[in-house]
Amino acid sequence: DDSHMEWWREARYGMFIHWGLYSIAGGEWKGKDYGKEQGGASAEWLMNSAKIPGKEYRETLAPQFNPTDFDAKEWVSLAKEAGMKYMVITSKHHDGFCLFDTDATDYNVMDATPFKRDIIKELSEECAKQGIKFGVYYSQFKDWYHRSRGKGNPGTLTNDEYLALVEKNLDELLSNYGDMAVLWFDVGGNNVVEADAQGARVRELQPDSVICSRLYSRKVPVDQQKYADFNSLPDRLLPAERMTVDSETCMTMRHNWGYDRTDDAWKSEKDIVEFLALCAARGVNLLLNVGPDPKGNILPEETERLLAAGKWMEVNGES
Ligand code: FUL
Repeated sequence: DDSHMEWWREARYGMFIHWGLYSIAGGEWKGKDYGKEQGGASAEWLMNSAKIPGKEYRETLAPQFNPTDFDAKEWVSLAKEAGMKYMVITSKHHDGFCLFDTDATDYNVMDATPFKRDIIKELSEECAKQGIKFGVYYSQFKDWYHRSRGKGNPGTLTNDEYLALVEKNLDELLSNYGDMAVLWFDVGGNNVVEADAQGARVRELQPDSVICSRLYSRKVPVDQQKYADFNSLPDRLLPAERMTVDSETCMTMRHNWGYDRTDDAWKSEKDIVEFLALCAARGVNLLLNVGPDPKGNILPEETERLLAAGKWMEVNGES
């Protein structure tokens, strides 16, 4: 039964949000630029790219996380005005920092930052109010803070403790925030047994959540991915003949996913609208990314592009 997919298939277009402690650094560490346009990894990979010990990363960035401009209503209204039907935000990216209230680790917005506001709560409530489906990105495998990165970076948890953290986090995300429309897992390096258990937990707590195939490692054949509802490929589409399952693609408006201070490789409004049209023609959902700044603002360049694409949706969309 795939009736839980119906809204998702019709939705077509959503907002992706990469936001976290890395947004404060904006791709830079100790005067050096690690952003993707420098040939490095994307800005949200900073902890890994600059080889920052977890403790130092946290102690430097968490006390600075105070995005006083953050206004859930503004973000959700913008998504709506842009013609988007769902929103997916990084509840925990590879740096391990949780943007929600959790009892599983104190490395979270409530306990480790001066902001002390549950971002996932505010956004989920606002989405419910405005009729936008709400979901979370959750990095279930890569976690450079809690897990060992080898010598010198032991991580705060053992492997078993880490799996318990993921389980607890999933329980919290699926119990405390109303309908969780999408569980956007990422980088499935864990084994099938772990992935299956995580998928089963989602199904148990919220049978209607739509689960991203990145729950599984790419090595796991598609027909063995029990809980993968849709396939997600960044920045590109599968050749039409290989599209056998529901698909979504995600795209940034410049090089980086997370906020980057120097990245000026903006895609044009035309590029974005053309890609959106191509996705629509192929029946592929598009999750278009914004990387809000450290104060909590979606950038003017992003807003402009969102509204331009929104106009196209208004004229050509199916809704
Ligand atoms: C990738 C991640 O490693 C990137 O940081 C980003 O979140 C992208 C959407 O997915 O796998």
